[in-house]
Amino acid sequence: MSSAPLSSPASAAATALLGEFVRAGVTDVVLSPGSRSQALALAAAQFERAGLIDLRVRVDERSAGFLALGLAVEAGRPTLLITTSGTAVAELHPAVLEAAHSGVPLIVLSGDRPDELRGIGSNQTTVQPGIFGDAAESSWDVPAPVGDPSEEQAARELADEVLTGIRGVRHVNLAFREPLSAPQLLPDIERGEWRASPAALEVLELQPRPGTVVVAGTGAGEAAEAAARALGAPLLAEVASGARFGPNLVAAYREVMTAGNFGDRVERVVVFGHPTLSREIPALIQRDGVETIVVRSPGRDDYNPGHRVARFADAVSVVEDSAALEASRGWVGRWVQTSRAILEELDDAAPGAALTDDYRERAAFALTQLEALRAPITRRSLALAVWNASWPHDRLVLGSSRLIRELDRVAPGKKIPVHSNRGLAGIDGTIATGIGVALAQQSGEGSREASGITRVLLGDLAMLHDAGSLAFGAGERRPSIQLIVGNDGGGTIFDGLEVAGTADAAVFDRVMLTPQRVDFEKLAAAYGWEYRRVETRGELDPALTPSPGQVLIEVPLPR
Ligand SMILES: Cc1ncc(C[n+]2csc(CCOP(=O)(O)OP(=O)(O)O)c2C)c(N)n1
Ligand SMILES: [Mg+2]
Repeated sequence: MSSAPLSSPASAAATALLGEFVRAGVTDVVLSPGSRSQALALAAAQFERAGLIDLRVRVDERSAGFLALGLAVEAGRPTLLITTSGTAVAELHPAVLEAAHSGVPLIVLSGDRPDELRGIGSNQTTVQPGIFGDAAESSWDVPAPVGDPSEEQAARELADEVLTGIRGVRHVNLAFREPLSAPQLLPDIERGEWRASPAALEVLELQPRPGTVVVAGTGAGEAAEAAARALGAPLLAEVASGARFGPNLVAAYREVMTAGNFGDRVERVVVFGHPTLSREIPALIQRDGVETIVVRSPGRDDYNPGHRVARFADAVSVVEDSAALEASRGWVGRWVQTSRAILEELDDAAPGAALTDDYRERAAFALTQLEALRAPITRRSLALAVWNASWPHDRLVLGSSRLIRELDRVAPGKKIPVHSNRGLAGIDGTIATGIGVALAQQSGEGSREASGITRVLLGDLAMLHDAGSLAFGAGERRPSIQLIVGNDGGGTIFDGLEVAGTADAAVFDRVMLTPQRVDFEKLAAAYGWEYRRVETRGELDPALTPSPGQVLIEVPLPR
């Protein structure tokens, strides 16, 4: 074994760079192993040992990327990603795209070869600068440090530049020369408090008036609910909006708009977040006579169906006008009541019978209840059970599947933090995202959140797509998490498309449904996860009871 080098400009610069990120309040780091990035990785391990960062290690960069995304979403501050060169960087691309489209701050630090080794067929060397294209809001290609005394200061300045105004993905490609690392002392720093740089705000003032609705898509948050109340407007809040609660909520918004023709009477739409779950909302915005105002989200594209949006703003404020609010009462009341009536009709439980004095009625009720408990689980009952089991200190992560759409139709109002990767609605990275959310949720010891659990509701194909993310780094803290997999043997979401009725059935199944018969119990066992299989409604609620640990709950569903 050769003796260790006494010093390495790579390690000095990497340590200074990470140190400045830590000082500025970035404390979550996810890394994947590799040679070219070793200076960064070894520095990160030292910062972890010193209690200055929370480090997670994942072999698969694709998992690492989505884990970082989940951490950043929940913690509300950027996560650092460290990778080596070559295909390793490209594995981050799915998470980078999702982060770009949903406006989640991620910082990618990729190790690369220096100039003299690029473009000559060196091992594991490709064109890394610009590899993420438009998805990165800024990129740097930093030449290899050579040991100049100014380099550590330059590294600190670089970290500050990278953090300034960050809203999405920033890619810092770092060239390193041999020696790729050497023992390095940590700088004398403290873990900082993250402060996002304030954005220049364009606030639009709105007057309450009937004919207005507020739409809340993914990421809308509580501001949408507050605006709906201030405007006296019905709140059409998708299930991952974080705004599906409050007195103005119209949970059955699609049915109210279409069946009740309420949509025809809308004159003004105020959109928060990124709506993706219905066809009705973009159709409404594109209708003649509708004026739409979009409150910008951090994602890279402003929501603008048919290019029909009249105004964009960073935020809205509502003029206090009690007469106008009074005039809106009837308007919002009709929406809310119609929605409640629709949801009650969908609810198959027969309330009240248990309280009656008539023994025959009571016996009949008990029998119905028993039958309900033995009944097989439907998508609706599964999605609702997960929703009902969750509370404000819990977190819910929804995969792209029929289940999120089903839940969007029926979930009653409840103030639960929900996340879904709806930037690009991929079926990739769902487990890693959920683990990231769970880790960040449960990081503050003694907090209410730390006593909560994260539930991830996803389909079987999304589960298999990200199975590798079931693995944790050795010795890492593991969160309380339940993966609830609705297993209908393939991608049944496509059954709802027109092609399902026109294509040859066997051909359709082969290339659209893509059936699978993986043994989830063995999969869970291989990764050290607890496994529960739930087949009846009666078993469902107990299975969803929070418990520490990592649980895979498989729920077989008919196609
Ligand atoms: C990465 C990626 N590949 C493909 C798709 C297209 N896609 C959307 S839903 C879906 C099937 C999902 O199946 P499953 O997870 O089992 O959910 P289900 O609809 O059956 O409930 C696919 C392949 C996608 N959204 N993302
Ligand atoms: Mg499926």
